Amino acid sequence: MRAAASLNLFRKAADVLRLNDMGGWTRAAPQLYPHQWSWDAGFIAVGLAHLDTGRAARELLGLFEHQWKNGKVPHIVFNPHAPAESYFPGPEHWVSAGLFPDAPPAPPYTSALCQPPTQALGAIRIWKTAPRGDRDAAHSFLREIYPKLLRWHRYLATARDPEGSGLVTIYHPWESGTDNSPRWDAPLRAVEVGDLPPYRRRDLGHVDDPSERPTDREYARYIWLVEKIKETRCDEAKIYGSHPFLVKDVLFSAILVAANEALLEICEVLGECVTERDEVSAWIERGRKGLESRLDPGTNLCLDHDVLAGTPIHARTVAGFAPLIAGSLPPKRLAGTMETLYSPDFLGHPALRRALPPSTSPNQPGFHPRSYWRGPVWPVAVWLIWWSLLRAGEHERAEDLRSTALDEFSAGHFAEYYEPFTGEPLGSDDQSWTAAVVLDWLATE
Ligand code: 2M8
Repeated sequence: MRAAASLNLFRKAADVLRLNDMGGWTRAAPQLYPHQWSWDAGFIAVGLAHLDTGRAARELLGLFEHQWKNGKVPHIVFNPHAPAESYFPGPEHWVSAGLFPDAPPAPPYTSALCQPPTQALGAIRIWKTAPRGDRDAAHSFLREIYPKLLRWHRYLATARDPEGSGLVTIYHPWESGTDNSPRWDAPLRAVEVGDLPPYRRRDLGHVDDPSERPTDREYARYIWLVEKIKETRCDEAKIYGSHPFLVKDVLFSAILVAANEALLEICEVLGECVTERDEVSAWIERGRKGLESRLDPGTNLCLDHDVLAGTPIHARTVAGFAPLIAGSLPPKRLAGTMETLYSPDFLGHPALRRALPPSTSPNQPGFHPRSYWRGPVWPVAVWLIWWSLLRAGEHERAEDLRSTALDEFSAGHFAEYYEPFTGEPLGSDDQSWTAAVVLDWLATE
């Protein structure tokens, strides 16, 4: 990309983050998502790190002010000033503080779910990009955030993995962040929805075409699962004993491994935490082993596991590259993964507008090029693959992906997702995490 065009795009991306800055925290998008989402915040911190060290640190510290007593970081912190009709299910639906013993005092209320732990990735990026004048402040930030990150990761490694498998169990497709992905079709089909009070979806009012969002059938299951979690008052043992949706999520688990590596890097910087180092290293090792145990030799993709059915979930999606994201693949495994990534199932598909990984393979039954996580290209998912290629030492491939992504997203919509065959921007415009990853790619130039 030419220097003037890069600068222009950088400015526009920074404007999006300013537009969505609610005073110390960033809403995920202007209309569709008026609250703070936890895995979005990790990516947003990566972007903000290139603009303002202090503001980037604040994004994460603010999120962790709402950490639950058991260490969980809630997937949404609700904006108390957002109109009630802006998002469903909103704070009134969760009423977390009244209902859940582990929730922090409210308002602001939080949801009772969680999302993949991207925050440590943001924290270490803040440290690494801090200009000389901000080094002390960045060091103090790491000192403050470190114990909070540790408690969060420990919650995931224990409460969400009572089997010690190295794989995180999710209770809801929203916890995966890839909500309507075909990954969840089979386990969701098995969920029998009981009586639900009437509700009105708000998301459909913020997109041009309802087919870009999950179906009503899926929403009924999403809301039902929320009801079931509320019934247990979020008691993990009860959830494990009775919940109708328990799945080992390989993408979530891989992000946890990468986040634990970032935690070890933070330990290095702080020059302490000797006792925890072994604990965190053990989580990393267990995570990688768990992921390897879920490899499908036929497709070379890593598969989620339905705990209740006791079966692997066969779906060709970007989540299948979980071991690449977890890192440290032996050369032979890395070569096999590259073959799959560049095969007609993903980057090599002949109809793609540009060689960017679609969220779901066009060859997967249930693929839909406009529907949310069922096919469109998501800039954050592209970023994860790019960053993992870099970590794997695949510099040329990473650079190709980065420049292709910048070409594709340079029109400045900063859309939530893109149609893979036409490049049409879909979902919300001015999505914060899209702007954040574009900033990071441009700063790498
Ligand atoms: C989407 O999810 C929310 C529910 O959490 C929704 O559709 O209402 C997902 O893309 C999720 O991964 C993301 O964190 C969130 C905000 O960007 O939106």
